[in-house]
Amino acid sequence: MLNEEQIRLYHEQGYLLVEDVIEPALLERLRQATAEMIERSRSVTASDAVYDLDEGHSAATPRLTRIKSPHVNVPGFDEVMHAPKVKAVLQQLLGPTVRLQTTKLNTKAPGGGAAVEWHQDWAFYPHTNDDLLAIGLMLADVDEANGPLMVVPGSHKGPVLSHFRDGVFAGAVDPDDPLFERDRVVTLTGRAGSMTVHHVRILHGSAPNQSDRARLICFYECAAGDAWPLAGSSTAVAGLDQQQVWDWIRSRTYYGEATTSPRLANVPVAIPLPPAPDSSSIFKIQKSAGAKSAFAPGQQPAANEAA
Ligand SMILES: O=C(O)CCC(=O)C(=O)O
Repeated sequence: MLNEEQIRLYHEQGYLLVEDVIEPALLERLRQATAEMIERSRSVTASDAVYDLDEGHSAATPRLTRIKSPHVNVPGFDEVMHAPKVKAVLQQLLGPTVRLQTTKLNTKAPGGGAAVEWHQDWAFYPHTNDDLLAIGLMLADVDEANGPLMVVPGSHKGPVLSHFRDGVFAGAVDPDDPLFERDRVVTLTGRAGSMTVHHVRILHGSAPNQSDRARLICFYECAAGDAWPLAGSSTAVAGLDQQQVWDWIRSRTYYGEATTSPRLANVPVAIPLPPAPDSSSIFKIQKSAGAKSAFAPGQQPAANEAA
């Protein structure tokens, strides 16, 4: 599915944009299922195992930051992992064995839906090696106005910046960190059905949604089969006993054979502990730990952001 140039670019820059990765019929089913989930959230009054509510959420005006684990909670989303183009891209970039860690459907609400502060996913879930990435399937068109994903090309090869504030894991870098090269930011916009790919160590974030349309991107966090989570990182295996870990590893290995021989690489690791007061989602981590916002009024916009 990817040509040699795209594979080379992914390894060099740490991201890609791939178009038309699923069939139109599946895309339409996912869009409808998402609309139904948002509709159902009208009766929800507090964030729970399925919904992460944004500020201002009410029965009259549903405002979600996220629907959690849509591959489990929403019909159709698990099928994306079996779409031939998606599978081909993942195996080309991660190898024959690929494990799905989790999914999250970020439904950034119209009219100011929450920003995701700049971060590296690796800071949340370090593994024995860094052959991990997230794909982001766009369920609706994503443009400059509705809070697209932004990345700093090549930053996956650089340092892992501090994601701590006052000694607590805040899930975001300090926008004034001199290692954060904001003048090199690239914005990833695309049509519904397109997919972003970003390396687990690339710096990325997204601004509030200033449009009147939801920004709907479903992220699938994927790992090479021999990348094993480290204890203390925020993964779905935390708190499971050994049989449950083994069952989880096997059930989440979508392609290839699960292995019990992790590959150890020389990777920089800072376990994300002590945790933020609320660790229930990236939004709650960043907010409850008081992460400094790169998108607050008065902060300098990144280079390619819409004015
Ligand atoms: O929704 C976005 O724009 C970014 C999401 C993200 O980076 C995350 O959920 O970790």
